[in-house]
Amino acid sequence: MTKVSKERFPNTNNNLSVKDAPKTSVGLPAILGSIQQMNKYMDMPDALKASLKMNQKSGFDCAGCAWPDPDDDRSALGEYCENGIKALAEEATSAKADPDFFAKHSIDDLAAMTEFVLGKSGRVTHPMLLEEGETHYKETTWERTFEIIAEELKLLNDPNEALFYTSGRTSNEAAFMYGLLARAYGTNNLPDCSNMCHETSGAALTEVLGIGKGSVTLEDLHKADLIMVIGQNPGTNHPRMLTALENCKLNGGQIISVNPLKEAGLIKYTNPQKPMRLLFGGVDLTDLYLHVRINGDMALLKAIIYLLLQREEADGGVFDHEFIKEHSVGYDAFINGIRTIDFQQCLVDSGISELEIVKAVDMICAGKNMIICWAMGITQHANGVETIREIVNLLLLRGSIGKSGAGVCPVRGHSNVQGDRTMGIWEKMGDPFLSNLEKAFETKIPREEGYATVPAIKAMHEGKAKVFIGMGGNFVSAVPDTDYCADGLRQCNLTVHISTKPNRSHIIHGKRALILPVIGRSEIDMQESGYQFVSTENSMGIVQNSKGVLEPKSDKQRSEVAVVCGIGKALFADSEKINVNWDSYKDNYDNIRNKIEEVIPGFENYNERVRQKSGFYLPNGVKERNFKTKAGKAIFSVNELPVNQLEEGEFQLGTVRAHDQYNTTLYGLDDRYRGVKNGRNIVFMNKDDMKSLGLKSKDLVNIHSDFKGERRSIYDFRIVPYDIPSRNLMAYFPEANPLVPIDHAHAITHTPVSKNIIVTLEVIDN
Ligand SMILES: Nc1nc2c(c(=O)[nH]1)N[C@H]1C(S)=C(S)[C@@H](COP(=O)(O)OP(=O)(O)OC[C@H]3O[C@@H](n4cnc5c(=O)[nH]c(N)nc54)[C@H](O)[C@@H]3O)O[C@H]1N2
Ligand SMILES: Nc1nc2c(c(=O)[nH]1)N[C@H]1C(S)=C(S)[C@@H](COP(=O)(O)OP(=O)(O)OC[C@H]3O[C@@H](n4cnc5c(=O)[nH]c(N)nc54)[C@H](O)[C@@H]3O)O[C@H]1N2
Ligand code: SF4
Ligand SMILES: [Mo]
Repeated sequence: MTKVSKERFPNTNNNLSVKDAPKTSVGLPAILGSIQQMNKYMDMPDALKASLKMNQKSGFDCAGCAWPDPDDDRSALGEYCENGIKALAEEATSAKADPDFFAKHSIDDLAAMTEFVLGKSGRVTHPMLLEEGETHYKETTWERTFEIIAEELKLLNDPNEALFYTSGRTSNEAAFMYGLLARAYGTNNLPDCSNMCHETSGAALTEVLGIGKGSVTLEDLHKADLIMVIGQNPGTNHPRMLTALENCKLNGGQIISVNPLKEAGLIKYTNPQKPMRLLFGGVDLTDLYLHVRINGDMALLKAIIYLLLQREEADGGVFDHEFIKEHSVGYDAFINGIRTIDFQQCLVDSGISELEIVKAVDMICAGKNMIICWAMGITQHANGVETIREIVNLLLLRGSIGKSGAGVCPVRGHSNVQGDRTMGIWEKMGDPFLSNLEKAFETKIPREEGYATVPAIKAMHEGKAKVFIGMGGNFVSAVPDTDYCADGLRQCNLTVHISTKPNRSHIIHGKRALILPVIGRSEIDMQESGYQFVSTENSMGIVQNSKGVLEPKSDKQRSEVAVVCGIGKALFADSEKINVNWDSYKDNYDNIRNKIEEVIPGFENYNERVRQKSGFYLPNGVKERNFKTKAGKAIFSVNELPVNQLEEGEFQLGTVRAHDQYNTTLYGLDDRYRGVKNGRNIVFMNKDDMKSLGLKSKDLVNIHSDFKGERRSIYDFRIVPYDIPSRNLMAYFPEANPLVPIDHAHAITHTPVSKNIIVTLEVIDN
């Protein structure tokens, strides 16, 4: 069966230009990039006002990513990066996708726009309704939108036929109320973007360390002797992490990067806050760059551990036996497993030479404190959980956990994805959360596990889910197997998107569809009791307040909290079972925080502590070597080496982010750090592979992914030569998402395998 996917992502390659990738990052081009972006899309007074308040203690939290702000003094020059400014310019744009815009453009018109053009149409200003059979969205009232949602939800045979998706920008307050709404209605169907993101980190870390979060602070990164950055591209996706890496280097630490792509951001960093660096050049970051094959990380980690074991047995002093004895279980079985590995196979599977592995081992042995940071290059694999457990094994051997300058650092994506989980956005929240929620609201809460993202898509497809509500996000473009998901959404009775900007998920709609326009993080949130703030949790478990400063673009936009409470009020208006005063939460978010305090441990005196200028850290036992696992200690795990071999003609393809995008939102069409301009339908390829296939830069190919007898294809992609291992390819997310098979996901967490798609190439007559 062939699945054709030509229409979903109109081609962007009209003026594609390809150059060699630069060897340094940030510096002046980043400063200029930020200024241009603000200038192009924002009104200048807004740009100035907002940039002075972003990430400041009395300001609002940058929605760019989950990287933390310094606990102590913050720079008056601005605590943000180029991509933070792009995120702001995208949200605070002066362009408006108002009712006139939707009257001018039919659904078919909108579908022909690239994601870039669609997003640049501006902020959605009014609630919009697409009635069954109609060609255009039309303005509607908030009252009508709430009525329609309540009406469609009440028509369902079973509450489990509704899906409540969340993207990770949603504030703690909105997320908590949204989870309550879904559960009070009767379902735990709360799939979220995390299912496609760090779900594997959460699962692995909870199992072996007792909490599914990182264990380090910014200060720890500055003090580490060695930081390993695996499967992460901080120069683009967490730019201010480069400052932490720079601090580590300046304090005498070292950095190992593990990545199939040579990423400019990991090579050299020119700190824009330091004028002398701008003049005289930046700081070299990576000391050892391990050009691992896609999904060769487990093989690499095992090879490293194997050589560490040899050294331990020869000379001793390599493993921290005191830590192992006192704080861990499973050491013997783990070491027995390592003894039996095929070291030569690990070299082949990882693509790393023995010489380089010895260098890594030397660096690991040279320091006492080590931190391992990772992101999607590790999590989005069929063996993502297992690789993360192996990362933990390495740290446990060295006792590099629960002490200063050491630990695990899964670097989160969306700015509040970690907070949303803490607030209960999860299809399998357990007790005591659910019981506490039940008690706090005197409302019956279901216990049955709900759908994660991939099972949710299948449920739509099979007619088992009929109403889709998205709190932010761009579901159809972000999920795997674009066409399959689109078919599922089209079968729904109703699709609802609570959004800031138009996106493809508004176009690929159910029988009826609604777009509910909301204010963003940077905007003033005024409710009955006055000026509200919300709170978020960053990648290091710090909860902070965030207060917008810009005037909303339309008086019809509402806050996410107000929208959730509006739905709740309409849905439960005549219900005797549920006694929640939705208006009281909408009117004053302190009331929500009081309930959060009742339900979730760690939020004692929430309203008081969240008003402190640097917020507060949530409790994290791992930091004190208090491991809340089943064994009561940290757990060494035995993880199989995944098969990493290819058949003749096959390639492994990963999907990555360009420098000018935020997930499915395109800030622009360039990828400055990889030398690409004006085009996204491209695929990075090894130069020797190009030679052996007779391909030149910018030649055209079709890419096919064959999985369990089904073929998925994308067309007209241009080859870009790059420093990447042989038979590895990288293309951009979301353009390559049609290739990701819906059934290729981690067996337990259902995380789609977006970084290792087995493909073949069809060369087009150029
Ligand atoms: N500007 C910007 N910032 C963002 C985002 C954005 O889109 N734009 N997205 C946010 C979100 S939600 C997230 S989750 C994060 C994502 O942050 P990242 O995880 O950094 O994002 P990716 O582009 O998916 O890149 C992963 C890196 O892994 C490498 N990689 C791919 N496969 C493998 C592999 O098998 N092994 C190893 N070792 N490396 C591999 C790629 O070459 C790439 O450098 O960023 C967040 N921040
Ligand atoms: N192939 C492939 N697929 C992937 C990935 C990959 O690496 N490769 N990465 C995965 C990852 S890590 C993630 S996190 C997901 C991301 O999946 P999503 O979170 O679903 O996608 P985004 O593109 O971040 O969502 C963008 C939309 O959110 C809306 N929005 C923006 N700000 C706000 C706000 O403040 N409030 C509300 N209500 N709406 C807002 C806008 O309308 C915008 O169009 O994608 C996943 N998909
Ligand atoms: S690092 Fe992330 S959170 Fe910080 S300013 Fe940049 S985009 Fe925003
Ligand atoms: Mo993510």
